[in-house]
Amino acid sequence: MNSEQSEEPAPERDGRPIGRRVFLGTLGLGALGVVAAPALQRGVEGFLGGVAGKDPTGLTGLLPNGGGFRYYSVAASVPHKTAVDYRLTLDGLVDHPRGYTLDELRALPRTRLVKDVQCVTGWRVPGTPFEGVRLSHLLDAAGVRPSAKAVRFTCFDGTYTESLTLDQARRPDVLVALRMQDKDIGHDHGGPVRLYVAPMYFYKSAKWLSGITVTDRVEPGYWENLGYDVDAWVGRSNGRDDEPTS
Ligand SMILES: Nc1nc2c(c(=O)[nH]1)N[C@H]1C(S)=C(S)[C@@H](COP(=O)(O)O)O[C@H]1N2
Ligand SMILES: [Mo]
Repeated sequence: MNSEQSEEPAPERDGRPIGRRVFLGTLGLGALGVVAAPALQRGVEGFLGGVAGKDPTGLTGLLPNGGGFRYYSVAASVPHKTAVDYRLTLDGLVDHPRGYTLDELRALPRTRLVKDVQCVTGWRVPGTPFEGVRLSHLLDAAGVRPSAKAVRFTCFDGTYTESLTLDQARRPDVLVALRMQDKDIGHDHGGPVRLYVAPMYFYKSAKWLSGITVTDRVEPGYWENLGYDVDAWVGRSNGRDDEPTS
């Protein structure tokens, strides 16, 4: 799957009409759902997840229990992590780098937000609750150094990456999410811990989050290296005009 994905020609970052950029990028993401479906059928939510993943029309999103979500993974298989073996590390330009267990994260103050989710390929899921620890809380606890400008996210799928500027990362609607749809986040949705960036397209919300590194510059993430916008505000990026989500 990864090799098929990387054969997709990477759109030029500069000097191209946005229409072409988004078209190519959307093809990449659309094809991805199809390729990822067989692996995901093994998951707990596998049946509808698999069907939805094969449906480029989005109509299965209207089925009950499908919830409107497609399951995406750029990795062929992702290890399952539980409270026993899950770790989140926070390091980089901070005074107090540390690791968190799932129980340690669960003990921190929680924020619950209910907003629409919008994927850059077009599907939208209304009013989805996410609950977790504000990223700003973890950053403050770590003591971000003055030279810091950005945050880089890594995932235990071994492949996906994301990034935010420090200002974006400190927004109150950016969470290290532990719950989604008022349930602990299941494996297929990126559990036990995923990022949730409410005001941006859903590709910013990295699943299977395992690392937060404070850096001195934004390093474009997985899809951003394939032409998607780094500043992925819903409705004012990627050539789209969706209603904002936050
Ligand atoms: N680790 C990881 N995170 C990821 C992705 C991915 O492939 N791998 N896909 C992104 C995209 S494009 C979307 S739309 C959402 C999909 O989340 P879902 O699978 O819970 O619907 O996850 C985002 N985060
Ligand atoms: Mo997406």
